[in-house]
Amino acid sequence: MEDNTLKIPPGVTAQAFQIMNEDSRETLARRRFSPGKIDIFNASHTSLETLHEYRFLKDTEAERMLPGIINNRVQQVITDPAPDENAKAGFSKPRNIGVVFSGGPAPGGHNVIAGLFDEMKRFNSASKMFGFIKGPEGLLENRYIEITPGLVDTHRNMGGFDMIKTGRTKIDSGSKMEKALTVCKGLNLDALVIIGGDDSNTNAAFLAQHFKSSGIKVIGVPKTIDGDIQVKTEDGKVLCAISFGFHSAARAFAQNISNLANDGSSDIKYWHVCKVMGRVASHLTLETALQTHVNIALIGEELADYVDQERMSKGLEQDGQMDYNAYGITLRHLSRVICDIIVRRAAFGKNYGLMIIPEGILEFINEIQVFITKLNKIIADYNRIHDLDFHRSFPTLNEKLDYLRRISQGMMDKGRFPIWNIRDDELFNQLPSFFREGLLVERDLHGNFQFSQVKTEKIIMDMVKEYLDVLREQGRYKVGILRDDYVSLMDSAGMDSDLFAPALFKNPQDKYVLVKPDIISLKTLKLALVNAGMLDAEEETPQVLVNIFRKSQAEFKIQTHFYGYDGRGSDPTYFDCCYAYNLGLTAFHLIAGGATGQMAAIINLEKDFHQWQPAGIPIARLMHLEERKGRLELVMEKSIVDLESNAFKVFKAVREEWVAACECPDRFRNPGPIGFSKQVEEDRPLTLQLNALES
Ligand code: FBP
Repeated sequence: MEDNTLKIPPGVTAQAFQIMNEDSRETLARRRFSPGKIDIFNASHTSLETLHEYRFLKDTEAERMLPGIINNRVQQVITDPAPDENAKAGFSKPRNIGVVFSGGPAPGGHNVIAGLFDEMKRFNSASKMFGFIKGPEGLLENRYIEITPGLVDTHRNMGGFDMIKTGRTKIDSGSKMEKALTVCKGLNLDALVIIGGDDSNTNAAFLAQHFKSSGIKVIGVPKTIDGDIQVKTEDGKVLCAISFGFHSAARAFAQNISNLANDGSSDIKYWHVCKVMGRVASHLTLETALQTHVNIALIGEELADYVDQERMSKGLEQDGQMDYNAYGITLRHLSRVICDIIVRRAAFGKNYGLMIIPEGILEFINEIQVFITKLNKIIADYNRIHDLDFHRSFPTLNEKLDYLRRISQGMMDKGRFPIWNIRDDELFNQLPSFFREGLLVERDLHGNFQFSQVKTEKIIMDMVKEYLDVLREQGRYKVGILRDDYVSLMDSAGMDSDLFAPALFKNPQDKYVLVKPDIISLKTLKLALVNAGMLDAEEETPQVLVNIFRKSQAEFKIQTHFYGYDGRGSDPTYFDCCYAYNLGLTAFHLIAGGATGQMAAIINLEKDFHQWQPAGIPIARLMHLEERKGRLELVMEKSIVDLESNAFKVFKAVREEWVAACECPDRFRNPGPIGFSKQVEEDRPLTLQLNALES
């Protein structure tokens, strides 16, 4: 047995050692916190009621591949006031349950295990729980630990997935499923609970199908900070408003960003550019923006919907034709949109600010998405055809580029890669090398493009900087000067501010005065003064005017930040503590009720706690075909930001206020640190609160 006790190193006193190693008061209080239980879980027994009113479209491929679970319906956990003896015995029999984390960590995961464990033990203390180590890999390799009360207690309400670790191994073949089944049978499992995102719930559905005849149940639990597991019925009823982990990650990002807002609006010299995780969807960016009121928050889904009206009308006017290039935003155009805000703020003396860029933004920029899709296919085809790994075969960027060039010239695998032509190759090679390297990065085991590995913010901000240089040259990017400051500087230099103002400023009467666009250097300043008759050509420009001119010069300084792994590892919020714990309880009741191929969920999550309703959602009905590794695969559908949702509409309506390009204070909001206590922590994400206003 491993000895985990810390030894006092020589030279350290016992007292000093104790001070260093004591858990913080916050940690101790966290561990002691008991999340509220949905009332139904106080009942002595429950049963599952099928809810026929909730309908989903049926994917024909899902019907073909998952025949044993495709006809599952939504099941609601209800109290069973008078269970018969059979039901009672079935409910409280000793069980063995396996549990596995899958994919990236998300705050609250340990509470799912705690809820499941507590409930399992409540009904039969002889029941056992096994945690597979390092995600699905542990399941395939039969590596597990028995989860003990002590282990659960040290992890209650704590962040991370460290209790049993996690991983992204995919169980994507008949032989792997058979291996998993053998391991589960070896442990005599009654059920396996997979706590994961869309890909992991896809795994859960296939395992449920494969395990069906063995009687071992498989239940999924919706986890991911990305918030892209949201389930609605075909007529738009919300069954799962968000995955657990989303709120805590967004709150963690929001706290950090709000700290930057404090610093930035004190130091007033930097634009802080924050890339925020979320592989594809911009849910985290939206929530973080709602929490902090940053000056700019880009929502990928909105950019994909973008129509360049000017270009469109030009095309129609000139030759009566639609210009299809007007649809979708380009990186160039996006940089212009950002510059416009930077310039407008600077005009009011705010040459600083905060901006959030979602990690997955490139997915919504057409020109880049085309490259990603084509490269996905080329890499996947290479791996398949040659039975080799593309990244091992071509380890350097030059080797990869050379391979692409040969494809474009028809020299490689003739006829197999018509999707990469000379034009693609040319356009691709116009991108900076760090960006080409990013787009060629190794895909994850599910075939997903790893947006977290790409310096998206750098490519966007390089273009912004370039265009700001142009605007500066044109005299359009200047820092507005408070007129009162101008007057007092002139007064202290003994000069007449009213006399000089019309020669210097384009808006001499405004509260913030802007140096005229044609004054872009000390030379042009002098010229303007001479032309206005304020100065003789031989005279030196007075120092105070030089100083005023210098104040108006806009320097663009940025600090970039990436918020992702830190938020993924944060401790859960009050909402996530309660949500995840109740998901664990729900998973147990689904198992006890005989369900399989279902994802545990809480209906009415967006409403008050007393309205929460535990349920099981049929995973097979959430599946569709999606491009993965260059071909179509059946996976659970991701949900992206709905531009018709209340949360997005509210954000759209208020964001100009947050730009604060006016004689007004900044509107930054400080959400404060994450708390697990109801007294100081909001009870659900702002996105959920706003969306609930719709109904
Ligand atoms: P899950 O979908 O597994 O929850 O993970 C999502 C995520 O946190 C994304 O936000 C991010 O793009 C990705 O994981 C990073 O993956 P990795 O851990 O492999 O770097």
